[in-house]
Amino acid sequence: MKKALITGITGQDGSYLAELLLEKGYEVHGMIRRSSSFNTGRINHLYRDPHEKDVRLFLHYGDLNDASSINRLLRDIKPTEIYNLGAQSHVRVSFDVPEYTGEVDALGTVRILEGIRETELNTRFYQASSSELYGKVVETPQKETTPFYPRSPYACAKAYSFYITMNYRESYGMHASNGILFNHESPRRGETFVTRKITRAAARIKLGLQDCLYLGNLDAKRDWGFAGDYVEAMWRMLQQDKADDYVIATGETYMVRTFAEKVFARLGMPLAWEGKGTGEVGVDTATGKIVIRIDPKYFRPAEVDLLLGDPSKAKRELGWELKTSFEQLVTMMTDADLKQAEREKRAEG
Ligand code: NDP
Ligand code: GDR
Repeated sequence: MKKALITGITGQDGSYLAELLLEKGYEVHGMIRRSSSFNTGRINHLYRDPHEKDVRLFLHYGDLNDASSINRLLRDIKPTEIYNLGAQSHVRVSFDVPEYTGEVDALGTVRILEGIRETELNTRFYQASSSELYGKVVETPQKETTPFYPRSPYACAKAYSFYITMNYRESYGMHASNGILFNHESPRRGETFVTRKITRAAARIKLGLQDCLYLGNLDAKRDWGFAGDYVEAMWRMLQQDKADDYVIATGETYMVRTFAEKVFARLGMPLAWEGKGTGEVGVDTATGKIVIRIDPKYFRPAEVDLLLGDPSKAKRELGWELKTSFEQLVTMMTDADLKQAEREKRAEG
């Protein structure tokens, strides 16, 4: 039986990947962090008491900042595949905690690679690289050969991880691959990333649980796909004879304001934009109420203006297919958050 170790299993991608690997018959091990509150909400539906029969999901305490915990997990589990998804993954927050972001998102990766090398395991390794590596626009669409120009402490840390993964592949012949994934979202997306922030707030505004949504740069463009489709690509990379690096993207890009327009329209609140700069507002034309305002605290010291990926190599070599369209993603996320808001409203009494 194949054994996978997933760092970041409690995150958005970790939860979808764990589902996929369990379906494929894997024994799945996840590294989780000690937290003062529950942090396993996204994988509770997969978890069973390890004392029961035929359990294939196991959770272990560990941390990417703690090499001893990584080495212990490698020795005890001897995984056939490792998916390194663990990270301080918020770009804006990385400007507030740059050193910590470097520890986890950069050095965490070499801790795992070095652990694999030292334990002489024949483990295949997946690194969660990011379209943030492209940063400032050099060319579009961005593909595997496009030069990197990182624009945040997060992206700089991810650049180190990209290259150290490549370096261990070239230096030691490891099966180590980078997935350069463009933004991918879902109803399980963290609530402070812009898509989920919008779907959650719009649903709450619709039900009168909130008055207004505060956003930053409305003009940034992103290539947004569905996380459930993207974890399939991660798995496919590790099934190849040869390790390599692949862009995973939809090949379409939309502005943040367009995402907001589609969400509010779906909820029966068609938006019109008025004003300029930090004074710009989004008005619900059905009621005339202001439902979106700008708060400059969400601006970034350096912004990534445009991401648009070319996934041709992944389609050709991995046989990877995008299954969910942008419209379907918007609908899925909006409807899930409307249900969530309805539950909140009922709970309020
Ligand atoms: P999330 O923020 O949802 O999940 C991050 C995961 O990392 C969580 O399980 C978190 O644990 C864990 N983690 C954070 N710090 C540590 C640490 N010090 N030690 C161990 N685990 C840690 O991210 P996503 O699921 O969206 O993304 C998965 C990966 O892919 C990340 O590396 C991200 O940077 C990268 N990526 C994401 C893209 C996207 O659009 N989603 C695009 C490209 C790359 P906890 O739950 O306890 O906080
Ligand atoms: P990103 O995602 O930075 O691309 O990183 P995020 O959703 O945070 O931002 C996307 C764009 O929206 C603009 N924006 C806002 N963003 C947030 N979070 N909150 C706001 O209020 C807001 N208003 C406007 C941002 O300025 C930005 O341009 C995500 C993460 O998942 C990374 O881990 C991953 O590597 C990349 O995607 C690919």
